[in-house]
Amino acid sequence: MRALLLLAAALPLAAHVGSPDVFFEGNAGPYPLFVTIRPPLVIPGTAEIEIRSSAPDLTELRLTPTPLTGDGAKFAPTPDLAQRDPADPQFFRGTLWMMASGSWQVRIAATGARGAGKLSVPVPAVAQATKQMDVPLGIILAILGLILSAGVVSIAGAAARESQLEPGATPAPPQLRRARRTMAIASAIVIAALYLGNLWWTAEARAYDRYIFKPLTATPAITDGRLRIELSDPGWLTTRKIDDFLPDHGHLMHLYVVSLPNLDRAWHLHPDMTGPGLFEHNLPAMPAGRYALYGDLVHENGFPETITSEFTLAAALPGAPLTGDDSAGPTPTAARIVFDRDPAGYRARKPASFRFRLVDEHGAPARDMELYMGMPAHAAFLRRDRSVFAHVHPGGSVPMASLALTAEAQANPHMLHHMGAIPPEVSFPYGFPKPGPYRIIVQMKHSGTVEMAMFDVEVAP
Ligand SMILES: [Cu+2]
Repeated sequence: MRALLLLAAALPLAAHVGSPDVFFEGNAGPYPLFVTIRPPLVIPGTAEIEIRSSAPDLTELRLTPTPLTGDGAKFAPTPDLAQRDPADPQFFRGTLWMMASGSWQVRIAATGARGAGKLSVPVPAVAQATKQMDVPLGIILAILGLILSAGVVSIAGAAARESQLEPGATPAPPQLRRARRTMAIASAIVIAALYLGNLWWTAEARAYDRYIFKPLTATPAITDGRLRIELSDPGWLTTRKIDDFLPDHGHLMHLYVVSLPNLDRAWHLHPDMTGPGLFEHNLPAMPAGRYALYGDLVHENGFPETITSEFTLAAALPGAPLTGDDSAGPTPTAARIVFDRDPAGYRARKPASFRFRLVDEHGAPARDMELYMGMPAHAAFLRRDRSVFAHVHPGGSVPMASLALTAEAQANPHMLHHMGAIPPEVSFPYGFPKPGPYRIIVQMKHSGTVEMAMFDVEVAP
């Protein structure tokens, strides 16, 4: 198999793809919380935070944003009190200002009948868009601006023409001439002011454009069955690197390769970084066809991002056997993953718990569960048109490498490790960003085998 390949189509969207909200399930001391953080679209802007407590004796939640790493993490501003919903006492809401782009954490302090507890949730905050002005507002402002400009010119003309006349006197030709001259000068000044104002505004908008998040660009190439992914920075801020990645369960990149157009085959692979911004991997056996790539990375400051691309195989790859933590599916084994769907269905922007369980060939709960890369399960939520991709674990959508940097995890590293028996049933906290058809790819491991199953969900508006 000689050089086959390539098509790089990077979609400019945030960490995860098209799914900026953060979903997290964890304990603040004795209180289990389901946390949803909707970061602002523009920076500075406000993040919306919704927290559901499954403990009825939680009385107060205080929220503080701090950077995830560095000195800023040590100096927290005064916490904000989250508002308790009067109709639903276990539901709390808050908003927090995010003043700069970067890797943040929302620190949650809980107080209740059983004492106090703390939890931190990492949040990548980036400018995702420039807000466009409403058309009606634009029209109204343009009309008002024209009236204002015309007013300046006519006031200047009236002053030149009539300010030195007796009341009731008619202006003579010299005054009329002076008025015309003054109005011409005033018009020139107004036009110059509008022109310079527009230049200034455009310069500001361009500066902000540089500030809008652009993911790293990934260019794949395949030679003799070996995939090479080269990262490059399309220009976003000045501080981003392409070789400062943190390992997440021993892997710098978690790569999903999904067959197109039907998303009916998937591979979960772990390329090695062989040079700055260069990842390589021997591909397993794969049929000819087109494939989408989603590679999850976490920068040194805990900022996660997902690179996206595509490649095409002109002929089937004989491929290398799967090794290590690599896996493929769906798997045709006797054990299977069951999706316990919410009978009420799923709605866009509504956080939910997605429940799955592994059953043996008799339909009984599997009793030979193992952790797969430190987790009882892994899931990828993919919109059929590929505009959304989110890699989620039972703890939520936050990568472990980011979570390990939070204040609580730094103080108590054991909290990140799974304790006790691994349950054959799991639940993923997630919320679809928009309605439409989605596919969920779920993986669970038992007796050395990684099972993979796929489920379709139609998400209502
Ligand atoms: Cu995973």
